[in-house]
Amino acid sequence: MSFLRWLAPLLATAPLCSVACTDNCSQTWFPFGGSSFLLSSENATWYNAYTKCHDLGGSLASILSEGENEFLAGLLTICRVDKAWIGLTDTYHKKVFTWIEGEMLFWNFGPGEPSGSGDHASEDCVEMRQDIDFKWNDEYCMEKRRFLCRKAPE
Ligand SMILES: [Ca+2]
Repeated sequence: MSFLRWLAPLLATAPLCSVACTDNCSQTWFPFGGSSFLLSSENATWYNAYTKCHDLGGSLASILSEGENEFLAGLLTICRVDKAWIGLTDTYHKKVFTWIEGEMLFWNFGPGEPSGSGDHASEDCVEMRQDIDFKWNDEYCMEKRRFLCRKAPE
């Protein structure tokens, strides 16, 4: 998965985000595949991120395809954010991960993840992380992270 492959779909969107930018990338809805995605400029717990995405007119982001995962990986890379909450949790059905919105069409947990059992039993909320090639990790929900929101077509 090359950097350019992540970059291409972003550069096809407007407003353009320069490679050097940091803050300009966030708090902007970027269209992709008929939906729009936003990377927050602030850190929040998973639950607060859930609320804030609703306040922004969307929901904590579901990722339903490899293409969407690559697009969001590109956004995090350009904005130099190494991890962000997404809308996946097993809070409601223990050990069954479900999206806030959308069906479980695409499974992209990193090696050894989800690890939410035994010593890690309280890891119920999911982030995507740069250090595992933008795959997913279940994490303690009260950790504060940037977060990704998704808005369906109008
Ligand atoms: Ca984990």
